This record gives sequence, structure tokens and C-alpha cells, in this order.
Amino acid sequence: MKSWTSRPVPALPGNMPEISLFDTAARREVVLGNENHASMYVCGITPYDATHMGHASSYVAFDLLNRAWRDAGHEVAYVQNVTDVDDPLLERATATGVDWKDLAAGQIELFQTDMEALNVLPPDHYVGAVESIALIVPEVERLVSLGLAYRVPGSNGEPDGDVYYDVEAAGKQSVAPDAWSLGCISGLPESEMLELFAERGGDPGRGGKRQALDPLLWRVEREGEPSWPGGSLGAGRPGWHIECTVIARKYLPSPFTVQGGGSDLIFPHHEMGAGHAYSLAGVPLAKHYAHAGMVGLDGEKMSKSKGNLVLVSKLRAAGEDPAAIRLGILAHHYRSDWSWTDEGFDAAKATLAKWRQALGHAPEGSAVPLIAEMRAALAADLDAPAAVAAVSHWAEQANAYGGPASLSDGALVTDAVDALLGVVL
Ligand code: 5CA
Ligand code: ZN
Repeated sequence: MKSWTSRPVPALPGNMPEISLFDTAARREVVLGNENHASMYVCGITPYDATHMGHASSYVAFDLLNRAWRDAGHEVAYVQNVTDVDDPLLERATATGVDWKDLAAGQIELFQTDMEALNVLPPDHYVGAVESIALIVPEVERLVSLGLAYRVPGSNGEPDGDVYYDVEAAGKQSVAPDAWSLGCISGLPESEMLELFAERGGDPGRGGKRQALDPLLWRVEREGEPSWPGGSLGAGRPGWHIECTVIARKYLPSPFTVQGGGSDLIFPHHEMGAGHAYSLAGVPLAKHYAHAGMVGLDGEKMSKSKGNLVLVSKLRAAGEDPAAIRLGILAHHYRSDWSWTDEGFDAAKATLAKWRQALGHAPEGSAVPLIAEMRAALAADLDAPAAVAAVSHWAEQANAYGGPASLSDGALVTDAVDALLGVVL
């Protein structure tokens, strides 16, 4: 699928220090190392209500990592999926009387325009679930032939043949230190897993499963639902976790460096996706798993079901500057849970105005030390608020000085704020 386009990233003088990132699976900050070829898979949207501030904030978070890596001189291979067929999308299409394909296409278009406006660097491969089905089918067939997936007989009006992943069998597959077993990513107790599994698209009560937490790999066709050829599985459509596993393994090295997403993807999505990959290849899917905090609105979780969404496209249509939206996001550390508020947005707009004003008074020799401070902040688990504070401090001093600008310092600060924070001054 077509990706969006980006502004060129300015090159900066000097060096980015070693980058560390909080790894959810390791439960601590890890140094990412000086690999020249970094690789990242960030879970994409399910295109039925794009792009709210929660989505935006998770893509901006991983954009910071992408930018830090590039600033460190690494080549970055970046892949993102789009879940362009899944239950919630089909349900929304039915509820609103829109063709599901039109709903998805419209929301994907909107999302990409939002990402471009927010100066989020595009992935090298933007890949849909639907276009990947022919790749997914043989992988599910392989899991069945390995004895790590099984067909469930029909019951309670459900047809025969849905295929589920056997988490218990998969967890016993190997005793290697990097082997997958349930809990190795999330570290959650089973009771909590059960609760989250039910909340996040799983079906713990489905009759005929070997274990309540076994996730769906292939859903055989139902009347009124789209379906695709499934080889020996029969016509149907893929489960959610296998989609990301297969797309990531197709386009990225095994293991790739970082899998990212919001913290609501830790379980079951990233836990199960990692399991599928280990079962298929005997190596971990990713070296590290990183997660962005949840964004709410005025203290409540922002979600499609609650309808309390702040949409990037609505703010843009109201004439708001995308750089101010991005700065409103960067005021919060990517791992914290936070709320979008009018006051926060006003503060971001005021900060942006001060930064722009300060460019007219950039003191001689002030840019290089500022860049070093910004880099140190971002290298320490992507501490954007600290980097923003450094720029604000620089701007206060420049505005207090009030004299004529050093043009080269002004240009360098403009480049640094763009290259490292993605904020266009
Ligand atoms: N298509 C799947 C991933 S494969 C999906 O979760 N789609 S989504 O549209 O629901 O979410 C897209 C990304 O936005 C995910 O990383 C998700 O964790 C993140 N996200 C969703 N809601 C929020 C929120 N309120 N705050 C922060 N991030 C969020
Ligand atoms: Zn995903």
C-alpha cells in the first residue's frame, strides 16, 4: 500500500550519544547499541476512526526513536501495518451503512494526511492485512502442521474450522533462554491476562478451545462477512496477531530491533505475535518491545467506543498549526498516561510562538550546546519533555537578550528542532 511522504530530515553537526529505551519485556531501560541497521515495526491503525490524539501520540513517540537513530547515523528499516479488515471495522461499517472497504480507504487517507501534517516520518513499507492474506495462510497452515495450532469444531451457531494458536504447546516448544512462553513480554499474572484478553478482542469463552487464552489465527467464512481463499484452512480471514507477525517477518530482519505500539497492545497482541514468530522461526520476533502511554481526554480514556475523541483532522480543519499539536504531544513523556486538554494545547501554542520569536534573537554560539542538551534528553529513553524544556530555556534567554540574531545559530536551532523533535518552526 502507498505510504505518505515526508519532509527531508536536516543533518546536524556533532553526535547523538548511545540511545537507551525502556523495554517492556526486559522491564528496564536497555541500551539499543550501535547497530548501523536499526529496524522497527510499529503497529498501525484499524481504520475506522482516525486519527485521534492517542493514535497521534503513539506514532509521534516512535517517530522520536526513528529520528534519534537517524541522527546517530543509523539506517532505519521501518514497517507499519494497517488492520484493514477486522471485527471492529466491519461492525462500524455495518452500523453506519458504509461499505467496509470505503470506510477503511477513507480513514487510511485521513490518517496519512494527518501523519504528513504532524511531520511523522513514513514507514518504508505500509502494509495492509488484506494484501497480506496470501502470505498469512501458509504460515497458519505451518502452525497447524507443527501441532501448535488446531481447528475448533462448530458450536452455538459458529461454523466448524476456526483455527486457534495453542499457547500451552507453544510455550513448551523449547527451553532455549530466548524461547517464548506466555507472559514473557507482558509479565502479567494469568488472571489479568484473562481480563485483558476478553477486553481486547479475544474470546476466552469460545467452546472447543484447549485454553481460554488461545488466540484466533484464522476465522472461517461467515455469511455477510468478507473472506479470502485459505488453502487447506478453507475460505476465511486472518486473526489479528498473526497479521503483524507475518508482515514484520516479511519485511524486516529476524529479530528486528524494536516493536512498538500503545500500552494496550502489550497483551495480548504483542505477547501472542511474539509467540507466533517464535513458533514459526525459532527466533524472537523483536529484540525489544516498547510501549507508549494511553492518552485520555480531560481525565477519561480516549476511545472510539466512548466517543470522546479529539481528532487531528478536526483540529487541522479548524486552522490549528500541526506543529502546535505535535508540541502538545511532546510535552508528555511517551511512557506516561496523560490527558489532552484545552489548557495543554494553549500552552503548546504559546511555547511555539516563543520559540519562533526567539529565532529572531538567536545568540551567537548558542545552538551547538542546545543541540547537545536535546540529544542527551532524547537518548535517555526519548525524554521529549526535557528536550522541549531545553529549547524553551534557550528561547527565554534569546528573547531576554532581544538583540539581532546570529543567522547561523537560528538556522541550526530550526534544523535541530525539526530533525530531533519533528517540530517545524
Ligand atoms: N491495528 C491495531 C494494531 S495492529 C490497533 O491497535 N489499531 S488502533 O487503531 O486501535 O490503534 C493504533 C495505535 O494507537 C496502537 O498502537 C494503539 O496502542 C494506539 N492507541 C489507541 N488508542 C490510544 C490511546 N487512547 N492513547 C494512546 N495510544 C493509543
Ligand atoms: Zn499490530
